This record gives sequence, structure tokens and C-alpha cells, in this order.
Amino acid sequence: MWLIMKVFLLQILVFQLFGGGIHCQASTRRHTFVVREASYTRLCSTKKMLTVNGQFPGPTIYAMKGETIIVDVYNRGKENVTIHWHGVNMPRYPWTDGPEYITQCPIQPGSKFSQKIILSSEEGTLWWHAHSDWTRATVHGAIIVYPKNGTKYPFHKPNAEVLIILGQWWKIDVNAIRDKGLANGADANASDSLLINGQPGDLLPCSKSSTFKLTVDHEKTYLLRIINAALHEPLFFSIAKHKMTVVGTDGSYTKPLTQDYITIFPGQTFDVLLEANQRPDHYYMAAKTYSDAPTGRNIFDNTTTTAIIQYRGYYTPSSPPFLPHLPAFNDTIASLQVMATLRSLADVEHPCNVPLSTSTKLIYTLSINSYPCVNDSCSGANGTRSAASINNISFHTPTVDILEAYYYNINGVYGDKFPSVPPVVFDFTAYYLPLLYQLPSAGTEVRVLEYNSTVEIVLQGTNLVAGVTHPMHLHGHSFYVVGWGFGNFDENRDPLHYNLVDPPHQNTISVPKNGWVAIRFEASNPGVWFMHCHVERHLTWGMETVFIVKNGKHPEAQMLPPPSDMPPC
Ligand SMILES: *[C@@H]1O[C@H](CO)[C@@H](O)[C@H](O)[C@H]1NC(C)=O
Ligand SMILES: *[C@@H]1O[C@H](CO)[C@@H](O)[C@H](O)[C@H]1NC(C)=O
Ligand SMILES: *[C@@H]1O[C@H](CO)[C@@H](O)[C@H](O)[C@H]1NC(C)=O
Ligand SMILES: *[C@@H]1O[C@H](CO)[C@@H](O)[C@H](O)[C@H]1NC(C)=O
Ligand SMILES: *[C@@H]1O[C@H](CO)[C@@H](O)[C@H](O)[C@H]1NC(C)=O
Ligand SMILES: *[C@@H]1O[C@H](CO)[C@@H](O)[C@H](O)[C@H]1NC(C)=O
Ligand SMILES: *[C@@H]1O[C@H](CO)[C@@H](O)[C@H](O)[C@H]1NC(C)=O
Ligand SMILES: *[C@@H]1O[C@H](CO)[C@@H](O)[C@H](O)[C@H]1NC(C)=O
Ligand SMILES: *[C@@H]1O[C@H](CO)[C@@H](O)[C@H](O)[C@H]1NC(C)=O
Ligand SMILES: [Cu+2]
Repeated sequence: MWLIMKVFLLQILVFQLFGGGIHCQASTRRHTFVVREASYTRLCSTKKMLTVNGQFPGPTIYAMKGETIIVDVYNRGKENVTIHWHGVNMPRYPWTDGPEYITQCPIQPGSKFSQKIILSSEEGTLWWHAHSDWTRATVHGAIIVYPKNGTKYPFHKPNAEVLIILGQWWKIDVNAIRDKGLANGADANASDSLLINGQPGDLLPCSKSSTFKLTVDHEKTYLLRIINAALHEPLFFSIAKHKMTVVGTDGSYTKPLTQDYITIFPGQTFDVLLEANQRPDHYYMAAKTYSDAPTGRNIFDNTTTTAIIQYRGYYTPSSPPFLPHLPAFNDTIASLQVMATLRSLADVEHPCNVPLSTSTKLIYTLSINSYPCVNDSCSGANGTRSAASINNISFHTPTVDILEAYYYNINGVYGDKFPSVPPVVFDFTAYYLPLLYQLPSAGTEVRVLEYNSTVEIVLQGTNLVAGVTHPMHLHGHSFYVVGWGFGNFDENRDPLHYNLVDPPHQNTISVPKNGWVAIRFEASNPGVWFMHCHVERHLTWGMETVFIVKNGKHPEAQMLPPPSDMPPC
């Protein structure tokens, strides 16, 4: 009798837990993110670091195209934090996009913010990360967006899917490194190792048993969802004796592109198909840094991180496993190979909507800069303090977020005079440049865009201080990459060679060292949207700016009202 009673009670409980839940699970999914400290051991030493739910890399969010997900973010750490959904366009809802002091004030220790992730046209691999100081080194994870019910991948369904998150590991607290760099004006110290799924791999000390292993079956196909979550380093990635076929990037499908290696810049994602079609054995997948700064100013992590692909079956494995060939650390041409050949799918189900003409043309220069220090006492180049700018404005982060300042008409937080062209036109990529140009001006200027304007931005690298590559990331809009080249953009000649047929659709694009990239998008998402270099130290130095996209006339073309629990400043 007692037993029957218990079973009966249990049934009621089960009914409430699952039966009750189904109703709301159909349209929304809800996650809990608890940001808190946890101890992690890598490279023979242990440190405390911020994590989400004690996981590193953090939890994966699974979704279907077009869904809205709610994440209840609890800050149980000791520092301010914000979370950004990287590559999610958040239509009409910048409120929970995440960049600190741009769209919100930080979630302070002990408080909570319920964030919406509003998916629309994105499909593929995206990710989420902290968007406050350098916390994203450890606070990040994947967002996987599956095709809607009734639609499928534009390629043969893989036998399995594997997440590959690339990262960087410092033995000490990353924010201590950031603070020290800010204090003495120096470039940050290189990390102690690169990571694949949180692990340095067995070429590094104390890492053998924890190396990430992927077991594969011969003749099966695997979809690798690769994310570069490293703070600073562009990465070459390859798999020994296997080809990879790129089928998507940044939450958008591409024409299949078969490669021996890919270069993945910070912030970017790639979906690649791996066919396990080699002799059953053990093979390394490996990643190492691409770094092209001038000799003497080239501080980068020179380690190689590995994981193992292990065929199932009975055989005597090669020892050690085969290591893939990766380009030389400074091979700029190799680093651009995928970018040079990547094309969007541009078919009936995945149309290419690149604006064929543009109403707003902007030219933005990306520069490393320097501020003089008394008696050349700083630790940057020639005793200066390192800085960075867009159109010579080194962004000064306000203490009230720009979104609320805009929405509530709070004066004095930002100006709307961001220049649409460089204030001084010079030979941007010349070998020798006047030292006078190295000094930036500082400010909190935004560029206001009319609703539905068609925008072209030419991102022009300069050779000030050090011409290096800059992976530029735009919030709120994915863009089409219509052209790129080395040297200075030529407004008469270069547009003739634009790809307006099947340009890739991305949210992060690397502007080559001493070169340029042209992107186009329709400013159809009203709100406040950050654009910045995804090399974290360049962001810290000021290589960032903001777009305000105005409301359109129709109510459906206007920003939605804020949630009631916006974190206070
Ligand atoms: C999608 O289809 C699956 C199985 O066919 C079903 O379980 C699920 O509820 C559907 N999801 C939505 C959002 O319609
Ligand atoms: C950076 O590295 C140098 C040399 O190894 C070391 O002396 C310095 O303390 C490091 N700085 C930080 C912030 O770790
Ligand atoms: C990187 O490391 C390798 C061996 O570990 C060394 O031979 C090479 O000189 C290093 N390169 C740079 C640019 O530091
Ligand atoms: C790359 O670095 C090596 C030294 O490590 C140097 O000899 C070579 O010229 C560099 N290549 C380029 C393209 O800068
Ligand atoms: C700068 O150098 C001069 C001459 O050596 C010295 O007199 C002065 O105190 C220094 N200033 C600072 C701020 O260190
Ligand atoms: C940037 O602005 C500063 C301060 O006004 C000026 O000294 C510098 O020459 C400018 N540089 C460029 C490249 O416009
Ligand atoms: C936005 O622009 C497109 C053309 O690019 C046009 O078809 C559409 O009607 C416009 N939408 C609104 C709301 O103005
Ligand atoms: C450092 O100073 C020297 C001498 O004035 C100059 O030639 C060089 O370009 C400077 N380097 C940087 C990065 O400013
Ligand atoms: C945390 O955020 C609040 C609100 O913006 C701010 O007043 C405070 O200075 C921040 N704390 C730190 C350590 O930055
Ligand atoms: Cu940069």
C-alpha cells in the first residue's frame, strides 16, 4: 500500500515537472548561468578563475533557427560581468546584447539579469562570451543553431557533430595582466598555452592525460563546429593527413571549400566537415598562432595546442600521432587563403541579400597608436603608452551605457560626430610614417545611421606603430564581405572588383595587415550596436566604435522597450 502510494506521488511529480514544462518549452527555452569562481589546473599549476556554472569552456546553448532563448545570468563572482551573444543579431532588442557600458551597465556581484537571445536568420555555430574586461578568456561557450523543423543542412547529414573551442591559457589571472599592461602602457604578456576544448594538449607539460580525444569510425563524416575564443591570437588549425571542407562561417552557410588548414581569427566560427577516410590510426589536430607584427614588437603565444583523432578498431597506433603541417607563424598570405576563396551559398533557400548600391559610405582607418610618457617612462614602443583607434579616435568607454543614454535622452554621455572618413588622409600603409600621426585623439563618438540605410564600410588598416591584422566584429548585423586587398583602398578601382554575387556573410572579418576590407549591410536593426577589434588588447586600447541605428516609421521597425531588470549603473 505504501509502495503504491509512493509510485502514485512520484507520477504526480513527474507529470508536474515534465507535463507542466512542455507548454512553455515549445516556444522558449530557459537556461541558468551562474557566473562564479572555480579552480582549474593546467600546465602543472592551479588558479581560480571566473566560469559559468563551474564549467570551462562554459555550457553549450542549443537552439533552432528563429528561436528565442532566455538566460538567467546570476553573478556570484566578485567582479562586474556582462554576457554577449556573439553573432546573434537581436532584432530590435539591443537591451540584452551585453557589451559593458555600451548597451548595459554591468551585472554587479550578487545580482541577476534575465537576458533574451533572439535568433532570426542565423543558422550554424555562434558563441557567447563575457563582454567586460578580459573575463571572456574563461567565460565563454558555444551557441549551436540547428535548422528549423522541416528544413535541413545544405550538405549530407553528418554522422556526428563535434564542438572545437580554441582558447588561450595564462597561468595567472588574465585581468591582472590587463591591469599591468594598462598601468605601464606595455603590450600584454603572451599566454602560456593555446587550448583545444580547454586543454593545452600533450605537447605541453602536465597535459597528456587530459588532452581532448575524438574517437571516429572509419568512413563516417563529422561536422566540426570550430570557435576561436582566444583573447588575442588568430589561429592556424589543421588535422594531420585529413582535409577539411568548410560549409559555414559565423552562423551562415558557405559553398563547400576544401582545405588542408584554415585560419580562424578571434571571434570567428567555422563549420567544417571531416571525413574519417584515412588509415585507422591516431592523428593530431593542431592549432598555432598566426602573428605578423614587425620583429621586435611581436609578442605572441608560440606554443602548439593539440587534440587527438583516434579511429575505432584494432591496430597498432603510430607513436607519436601524425602532426599536421601548419604555415609559418608570420605567413600572411597563408592566413588569408580561406578569406580569399570563401563564398556564401547564395541559393534559393539561402539567398544572398547583399545591397547592390549603398546610401551611406564610410571609410574607417584602424590604427595602433601611442601616447608619449614623461621621460619615455612607459613600456610600449620607444617608452610610450600603447593605444589604438578608428579614424584616429581612441574610444573612451563611458560610465553610463550609451543605449540608455540614447533611449532616455541623457546628455553628455556620447557625441554623434564620429567622422565618416579619416580626418587626415595619408599613405596609410607606407613603410615610414610621420611620428606625429601616432598620437590619437580620444572620445566617445558614435555614428548615427538612418533606419534601412544601405551601408558600406571600408575598413582600412594603417602602418602606424605596427601594421597588424584586425578582426573587426559588428554587433546587431551580419555583413557581406564584398572586397579586400593589400595597400590603400582605391575608391575608383577597387569597387569594380567587388563580389556582389556570393560574398560571405559574416559578423567578424579580419582586415589584413596593411590592407583593407569592404563590408556591406542594411541598417535594418534599430538600436545601439558596438563595432570593435576582437583582439582583446586592441579593444582595451580603444579600437572600437558605436553605431546608433534610428527607428523606422512603422512600429515593427522600432526598438522594443527595455526589460524591467536592466542592471543599474
Ligand atoms: C520539431 O520536431 C520535433 C520532432 O519531430 C518535435 O519533437 C519538436 O517539438 C518540434 N519543435 C518545434 C519547435 O516545433
Ligand atoms: C610578463 O613577463 C615578464 C617576463 O617573463 C615578467 O617579468 C612579468 O612579470 C610578466 N608580467 C605579468 C603581468 O605577468
Ligand atoms: C617558436 O618556438 C620554436 C620551437 O619551440 C622556435 O624554434 C622558434 O624560434 C619560436 N619562434 C618564435 C618566433 O619565437
Ligand atoms: C618570418 O619570420 C622569419 C624569422 O622567424 C623571417 O626569416 C621571415 O622573413 C619572416 N617572413 C615574413 C614574410 O615576414
Ligand atoms: C624626467 O627627467 C628629468 C631629467 O633627467 C628629471 O629631472 C625629471 O625629474 C624626470 N621626470 C620624472 C617625472 O621622472
Ligand atoms: C590624430 O589626432 C591627434 C590629436 O588631434 C593629432 O595630433 C594626430 O596627428 C592625428 N593623427 C591622424 C593620423 O589623424
Ligand atoms: C527597407 O528597404 C528595403 C529595400 O532595401 C525595402 O524593400 C523595404 O520596404 C524597406 N523597409 C522599410 C520598413 O522601410
Ligand atoms: C622609435 O623611435 C625611433 C627614433 O625616433 C623611430 O625611428 C621609430 O620609428 C620609433 N618607433 C616607433 C614604433 O614609434
Ligand atoms: C561595477 O559597476 C558599477 C556600476 O556601473 C560601477 O559603479 C563600479 O565601479 C564597477 N566596479 C568595478 C570594480 O569596476
Ligand atoms: Cu586589432
